[in-house]
Amino acid sequence: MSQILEEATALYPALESPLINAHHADVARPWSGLAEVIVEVQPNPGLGPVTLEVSFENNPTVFAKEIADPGISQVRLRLHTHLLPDGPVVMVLTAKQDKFIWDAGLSFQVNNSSSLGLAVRESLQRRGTPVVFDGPCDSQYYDYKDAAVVPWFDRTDALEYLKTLAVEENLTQQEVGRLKDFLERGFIVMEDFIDKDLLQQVGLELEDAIAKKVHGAEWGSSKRIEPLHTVYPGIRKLWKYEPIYRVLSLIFRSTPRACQTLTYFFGSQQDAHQDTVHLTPFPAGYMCGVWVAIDDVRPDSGELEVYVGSHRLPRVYMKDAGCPKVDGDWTQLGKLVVPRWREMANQHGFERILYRPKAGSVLIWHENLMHGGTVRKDPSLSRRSIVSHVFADGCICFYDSTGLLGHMDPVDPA
Ligand SMILES: O=C(O)CCC(=O)C(=O)O
Repeated sequence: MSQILEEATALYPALESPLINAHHADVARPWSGLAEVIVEVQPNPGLGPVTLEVSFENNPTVFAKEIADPGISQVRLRLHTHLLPDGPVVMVLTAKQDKFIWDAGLSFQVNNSSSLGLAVRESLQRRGTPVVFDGPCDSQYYDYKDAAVVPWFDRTDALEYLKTLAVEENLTQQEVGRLKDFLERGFIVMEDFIDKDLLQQVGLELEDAIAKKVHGAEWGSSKRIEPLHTVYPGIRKLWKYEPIYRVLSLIFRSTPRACQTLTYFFGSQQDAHQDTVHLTPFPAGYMCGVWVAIDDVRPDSGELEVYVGSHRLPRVYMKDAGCPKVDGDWTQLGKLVVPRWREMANQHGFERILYRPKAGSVLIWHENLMHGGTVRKDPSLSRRSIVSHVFADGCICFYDSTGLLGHMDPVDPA
């Protein structure tokens, strides 16, 4: 207890610390990228507003916010953990009210030690990105033009780099061909890629999900079902399927970290879009979509469409489109962002492929590839597929559309 608090307690026997609670859902594991601490603050009555300050051990204050509301206020502190040292960190929360001061500490571990993590740290330092902020996660905090963090596959010398990579990693001709497709077309197709037993297991799990309406699964509906990998072991295995991770590791040059799964029983009928605004990495590019066909895809079932080469289009972020963050209502995004995508896709005359794979095929797309779900011309035809989005360890992951933190699952122990 600090001296000033003792004095305060003596003067005001009923005085409580305004710092009621501070918590983080993932406190048990090393933090990387963006992290969130939710602090609950309640001013003591009659003493005026509370100033909440944040510092890290003996360092100066990096964040301050005044809280005047007499009730309990929740402050969502977002942390750029890249700007903290790797290893144990103590975050000091200080509440100041009138002449009184209270402190509380929150301990956690940080790990952004991959080479991508270190490059990101330097980029944030150059940019002057704040360590702590409140409010939405947003592309404004990052220098998307920083040439030092552009991934190899988005650089003009990518084909040259691929030759070096082929030697360094002892790549097969097939692997080189796949990576070349990724550079030039913006996606890779890998046929007959999933082990037959696993595919059969996933098929049965999906039948079970329908029978029990797990997470709202419903036969005939276009809606996507999340996150069935937390319920079914086969889907979980598919989510982090080693042969897919091998390809993603070659793309990222960093360890893949899965975000979520979206399961479709029928075509999604989604407008053509870039994932950039929904699943947003910094640096740009460090996210891939993975689309696994659970059944053979039939014509008119609302096939996935991809626009060949469209990954080279400019990326649209919310702030560039003047679009406010989505808080449950997607109308503004529909008005301000979707038409931009449509216009870009049409303007450039990209070849549009309707993807009709056999069961067990996998398509990996570049974060910025324009893709969508076509109209279900025959609504009776199912089209079971599982999509996952995977980020690269060391990057920052957020959802620019909603301003929320993104999820990167920890790397499973070997
Ligand atoms: O499978 C589909 O129809 C579209 C999936 C998609 O666009 C996505 O998950 O980002």
